Amino acid sequence: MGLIAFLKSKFQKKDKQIDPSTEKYEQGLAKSRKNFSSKLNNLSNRYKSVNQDYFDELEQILIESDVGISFTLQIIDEVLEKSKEEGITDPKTINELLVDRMFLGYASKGDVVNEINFREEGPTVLLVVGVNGVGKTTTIAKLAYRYINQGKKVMLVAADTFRAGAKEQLTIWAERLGIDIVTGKENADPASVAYDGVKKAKENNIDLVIVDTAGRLQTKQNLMDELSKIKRVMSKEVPDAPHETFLIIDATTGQNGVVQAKAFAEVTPLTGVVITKMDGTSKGGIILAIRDELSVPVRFIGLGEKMNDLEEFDLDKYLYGLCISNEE
Ligand SMILES: Nc1nc2c(ncn2[C@@H]2O[C@H](COP(=O)(O)OP(=O)(O)O)[C@@H](O)[C@H]2O)c(=O)[nH]1
Ligand SMILES: [Mg+2]
Repeated sequence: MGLIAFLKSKFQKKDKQIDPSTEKYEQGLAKSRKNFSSKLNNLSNRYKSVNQDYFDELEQILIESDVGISFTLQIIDEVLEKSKEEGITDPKTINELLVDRMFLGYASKGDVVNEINFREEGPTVLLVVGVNGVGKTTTIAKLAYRYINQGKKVMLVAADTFRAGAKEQLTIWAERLGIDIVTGKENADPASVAYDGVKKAKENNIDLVIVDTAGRLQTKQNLMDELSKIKRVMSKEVPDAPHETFLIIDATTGQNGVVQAKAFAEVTPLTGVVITKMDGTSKGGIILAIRDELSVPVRFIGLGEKMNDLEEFDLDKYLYGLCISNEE
């Protein structure tokens, strides 16, 4: 069974009952699906059998959906080769091969556990980085909400002391969530706030500390110095902190997001990426581009502005939402 048939049998139940998470993916990826899957269908309806023009158009569709040039060229090559090898000329079958290759392109980079891996003893520290406006603070609130619901004791740390209002914004979320927050004065040293935060977390038997940082990327050296200082002081209180470093990327920024991701990866080791605003873009292919360029797994995706609009990344649900419309 090909991947498309498999995904359909997995998610399209006879009684039309789909689970809420799959439904979120479907809704959140509606714009991307319209851009990608509709174009793909339209293309295969216009050709009786594939030729060079077909592959050129296919390439264009992939690039427009933001999977990145190098990933596009790679999978087009693979599909072309396989189609020659097996003498496949039917456009629909070619499209199926393409989706197979998209899956493999992501999956072949290794197994992924998305959920945060909690330490046996003491707090687990999650550092959140990314440029301004990408959705860092919102994502922190969503992650806190997720783990509170899983019975964890969560605390927030506002180490973004740079941007006016950043502390207040996070404090509002902490109040809404009914959890503790550690803040510092405006323009205080972010590292000292981070230090106070993990210290307090240790004293209060917190399971998860989420540290919000300022998203300054004016010079790499600057950011590198700031982040390494934050890490150094935190690990004095909690061994090996931070245990996770998530980079937040705004899907609507397209290839610019990929450039940001590369820049951050050079500055600090990342354990995961969270792609936000998937609901607001038609270029959902960015997930494949990020994975292709960085090998860092996409752990969660943001599909809206509400607290529960965060889903664990699931490759099957993603490809289903991106490639296969429910009306088909
Ligand atoms: N539609 C949508 N909006 C989001 C999502 N995540 C964040 N936002 C919005 O993006 C804006 C910036 O978010 P914020 O958390 O303040 O970004 P920060 O500067 O990186 O901390 C806010 O208006 C959020 O509501 C998402 O997944 N979907
Ligand atoms: Mg913020």
